[in-house]
Amino acid sequence: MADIVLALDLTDVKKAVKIAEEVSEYVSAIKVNYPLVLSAGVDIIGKLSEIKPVIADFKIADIPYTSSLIAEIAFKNGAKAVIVHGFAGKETVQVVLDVAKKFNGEVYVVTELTSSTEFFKDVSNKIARMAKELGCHGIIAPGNRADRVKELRKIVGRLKILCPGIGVQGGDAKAVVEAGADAIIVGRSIYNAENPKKVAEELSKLV
Ligand code: BMP
Repeated sequence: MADIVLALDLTDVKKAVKIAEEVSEYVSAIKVNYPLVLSAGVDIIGKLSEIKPVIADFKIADIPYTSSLIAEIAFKNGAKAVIVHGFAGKETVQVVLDVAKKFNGEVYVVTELTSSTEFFKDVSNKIARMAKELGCHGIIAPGNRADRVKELRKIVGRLKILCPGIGVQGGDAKAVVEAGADAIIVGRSIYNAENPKKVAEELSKLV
């Protein structure tokens, strides 16, 4: 059985909180990204944390010092996990891990984006190996490419694999779980649905 992570990329704060509450019984975590945090302010992390654990998807990809500041802000505001871009390199991922440790938090590393393989195809497996070696908690893998999830699973062993790209981006929830995903990350298919709760419930039965 896999988990569902709600990707809450809304800019209407009231709507975002309403949907999070509506679907909370079917999701294990809420992922916030720039659209919501830049609209609502960083306090939204704490607010949503009262509903479900929050993953701060800031796709941290800066020099180690700046990256550590971003991670610190996310965790101080109640995030349970942050997402960092693996391509930023070992030093950046390591400082983010160091910050996470202080807060008992988790770090997930983007291996490749669902939207492009252009450059990632050359580095994705390498990034996955680095995530494992550094002791990260998991990776973000492309849910619209089940074959890649299968390959990445072989590399990362028991690390968690979280997969966006389900639904609107073409990924199939069942296929991706069979390929080795621990969780699917779903945004528009849920929050743009006429009945978000029903969609979340149906997805939960599928995975
Ligand atoms: P949606 O289900 O609406 O396509 O949303 C997917 C979410 O996952 C978005 O928040 C997006 O930023 C994120 N994401 C992605 O789609 N592909 C990736 O490779 C990495 C992501 O974090």
